[in-house]
Amino acid sequence: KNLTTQLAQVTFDGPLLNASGIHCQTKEELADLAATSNLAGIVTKSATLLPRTGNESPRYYDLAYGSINSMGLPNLGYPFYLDYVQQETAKPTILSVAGLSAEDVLEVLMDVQDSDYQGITELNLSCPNVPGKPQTAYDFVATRKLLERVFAFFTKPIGVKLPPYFDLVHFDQIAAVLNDFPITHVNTVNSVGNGLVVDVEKEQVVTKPKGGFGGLGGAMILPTALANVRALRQRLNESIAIIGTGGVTSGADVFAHILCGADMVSVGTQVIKEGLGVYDRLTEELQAIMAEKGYESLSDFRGQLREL
Ligand code: RRO
Repeated sequence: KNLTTQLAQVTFDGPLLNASGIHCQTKEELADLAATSNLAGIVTKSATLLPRTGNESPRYYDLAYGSINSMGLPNLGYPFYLDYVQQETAKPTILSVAGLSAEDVLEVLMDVQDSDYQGITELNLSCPNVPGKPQTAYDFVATRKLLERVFAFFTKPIGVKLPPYFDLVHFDQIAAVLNDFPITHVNTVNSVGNGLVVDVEKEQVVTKPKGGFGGLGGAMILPTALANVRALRQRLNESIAIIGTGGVTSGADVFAHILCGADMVSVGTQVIKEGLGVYDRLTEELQAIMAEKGYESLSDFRGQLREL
């Protein structure tokens, strides 16, 4: 079967990516990703202007039905990741960038623009875990203003990472903003922000930052992720590709994301639970489903979800 897929004129050998933040913060972790079979591309940890240690631990907690995290954007600072993506040759890269302010984001993106990096950049508009900093993409006016400032100078391929939306009007509103800009892709969804997990025996929360509030990921968010992929595919310009992220634990989940319209699919929580071998398993399972259904390529079923 042919699993190749395209994003921003870049050809990937398969549909699978790591979710940003998952095993992609350090040089060693990135080297592991470069050596991981059936991982078609490498997404870096969202990088900020200055290095950050992130929030206090415990800041990640594994659950039977997913995970909760409040990492707080720990990263080595953008020069490290910008240097890394210019060195990496094993597979295509997506350089994830975040900021604590619009000014920070613009400063980082100006350096990306001026660098020799010709690959894809992704602007994270949806980190839920920095105390006092709202998720930008929940503010449609602020998102439009920021993108206007970005595209005043940025000419390289760039997409955006979105938070989950839960109202059909919000899908209309974010799509109306994004359709006015030459973005390459949207990556949907970031974690479901500010959930709260309660340990009943201890009568306490499970993560330390923000009183236990944190971003939810894993199996419990699959329907939300699929809804966001589907709703955005129905609203965005054809030129905007979609990376589906959220809730993938099986090849069937990868298939479902693509059926909803995803061009690529990324895996987060399940990598933490299972290790980097997950990409081989998901690929085998996806191949088996495609064989059973008689599909030869991802485009045979991409976006073809049927309604009743
Ligand atoms: O580092 C984090 O706390 C984090 C980020 Br930047 C993000 O975009 N999504 C998430 O779940 N955690």
